[in-house]
Amino acid sequence: MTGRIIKSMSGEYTVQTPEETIVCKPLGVFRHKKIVPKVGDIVTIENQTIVSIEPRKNELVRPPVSNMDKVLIVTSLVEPILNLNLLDRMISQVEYLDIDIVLIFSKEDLVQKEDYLEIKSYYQSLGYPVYFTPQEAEEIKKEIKSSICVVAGQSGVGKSTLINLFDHFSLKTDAISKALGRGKHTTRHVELLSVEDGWIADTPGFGVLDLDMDIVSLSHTFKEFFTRKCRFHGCTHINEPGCQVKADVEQGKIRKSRYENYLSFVQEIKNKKPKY
Ligand SMILES: Nc1nc2c(ncn2[C@@H]2O[C@H](COP(=O)(O)OP(=O)(O)O)[C@@H](O)[C@H]2O)c(=O)[nH]1
Ligand SMILES: [Mg+2]
Ligand SMILES: [Zn+2]
Repeated sequence: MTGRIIKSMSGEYTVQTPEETIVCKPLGVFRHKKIVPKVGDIVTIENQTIVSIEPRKNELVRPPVSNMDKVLIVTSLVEPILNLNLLDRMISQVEYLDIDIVLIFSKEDLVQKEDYLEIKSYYQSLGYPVYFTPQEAEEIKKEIKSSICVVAGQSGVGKSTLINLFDHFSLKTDAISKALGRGKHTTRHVELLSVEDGWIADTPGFGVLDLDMDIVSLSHTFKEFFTRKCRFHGCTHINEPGCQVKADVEQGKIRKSRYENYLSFVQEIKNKKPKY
């Protein structure tokens, strides 16, 4: 029988088959080969045992989720303070994995929306669907239809709150700790929840991962850079002459924060390189 892992907790995996939901353990051989089943995996089960895992179309290490169609990146406009550097970092990480992105700016009810419309339209101009919550929660529900989605974002931005809006799962949310400017971790396990014939997973952390890519790959994850015609093929938009990206930043056609965040990621990747 085949099914999808929809939940993992303490080494046990809940598998959803067309007929039923069964809690399974993996064959010992997986552990010996250091293969850990992930939520999202399509698996074959026999007698409540996972005997094989189908190749994954994509996967995250932390949180351990596979076969995603979309990552919903949640950024709060306030509490915790709007962090476009973290947003651009997550976008680059997900672009690098070649997974579709939906952007959500939360806590719109606590700010003057007009102050943030420019940011919204800039990211829309890159081709990303962008929503403000709680106002546009119904639109997001449509994004989940028939797909497997993961909600990512800094602690306290409102990921669990958002998922609760959809189907009243009563995931634990936490009153934000004002002193720290962030919520506490309350999401302990990974689980796909059923919404609109699709699936959505809350995640505990995500967001402060290393950028595990080279500089050319990084530059390709910035959609508005990729389409610019620089003088040199393979331009990394740092010091090269005839760089159209730099020219367009100066003319305000590329958002300055995007370019500055790019440069900070370049620096981070350079600092990580082993020195001989
Ligand atoms: N005003 C307002 N508060 C929100 C919103 N989303 C979340 N919160 C609050 O922010 C805090 C953290 O939310 P939570 O969903 O636990 O964040 P998570 O850590 O990303 O899962 C809670 O006190 C929520 O009630 C929102 O859109 N507007
Ligand atoms: Mg949460
Ligand atoms: Zn360039």
